[in-house]
Amino acid sequence: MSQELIDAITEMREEDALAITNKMLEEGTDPLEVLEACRNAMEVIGNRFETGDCFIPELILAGEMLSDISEVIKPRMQEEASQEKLGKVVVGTVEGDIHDIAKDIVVFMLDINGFEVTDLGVDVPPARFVEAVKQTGATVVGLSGFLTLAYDPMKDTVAALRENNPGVKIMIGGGQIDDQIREFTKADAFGKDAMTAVSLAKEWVGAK
Ligand code: B12
Repeated sequence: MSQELIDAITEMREEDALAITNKMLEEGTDPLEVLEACRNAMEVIGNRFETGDCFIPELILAGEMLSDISEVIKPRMQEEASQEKLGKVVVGTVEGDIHDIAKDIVVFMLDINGFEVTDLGVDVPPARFVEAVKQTGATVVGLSGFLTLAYDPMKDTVAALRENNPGVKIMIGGGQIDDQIREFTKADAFGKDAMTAVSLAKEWVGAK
């Protein structure tokens, strides 16, 4: 079934993709498994884009399909939501980058796992993160970025936070981000997916 969903997304069959998602959920598939299939499909599309086998309109359509699927999945996950508030987190996609689907999934997973999340949206300059941490009293910040061009703004944001909000813990994630990028940006940790964002935040607020 996961492969059917991957095929529907990569073949740009928008309606089929939604129908298969609904069917998978009705049959009791773990919503995280559906998300994993989406991630695989996005990888295929991203690679095609890189090799010139698909173009911006396909990237946009793939993004829209993923947003629609996320909307279907969210209520299913909400059912398992935690009521207790564990801490405050500020999340945003860094300056120069407008990829927000993955960031939205991170925000959603933190929210349903008990965090009060301030979502700053996309293309967020460092000063905006600094201000939001001051305003909310958040102790954890999550920076998302998909472009290679996002690494410098990420580094600048970490530096601005270190200078103005000492003690705040910073995690980064998105696309190709790995430990080398974490080292470059001087963030405290990187996370490969939304569940890692949740476990890092829990660890940092002492909830694990
Ligand atoms: C969809 C898409 C778009 C959509 C975005 C729609 C949206 N609203 O987000 C649109 C069409 C707008 C787009 C635009 C562009 N894109 Co684009 N895009 C993609 C694509 C295909 C999928 C991204 C995605 O949403 N994946 C699905 C998510 C759910 O998967 P995931 O990464 O596993 O998600 C998890 C992690 O990322 C993690 N995570 C994310 N954030 C955080 C934060 C923290 C703190 C933590 C812990 C974890 C975490 O948790 C997520 C959930 O589990 C990727 C290819 C790819 N494989 O990533 C290219 C890709 C990222 N895009 C690319 C490019 C080049 C562009 C453009 C520059 C194209 C252009 N010429 O205009 C523009 C950039 C505009 C800008 N200024 O940002 C390149 C980047 C190359 C590079 N190295 O810089 C990629 C890699 C494609 C490629 N292979 O060439 N894109």
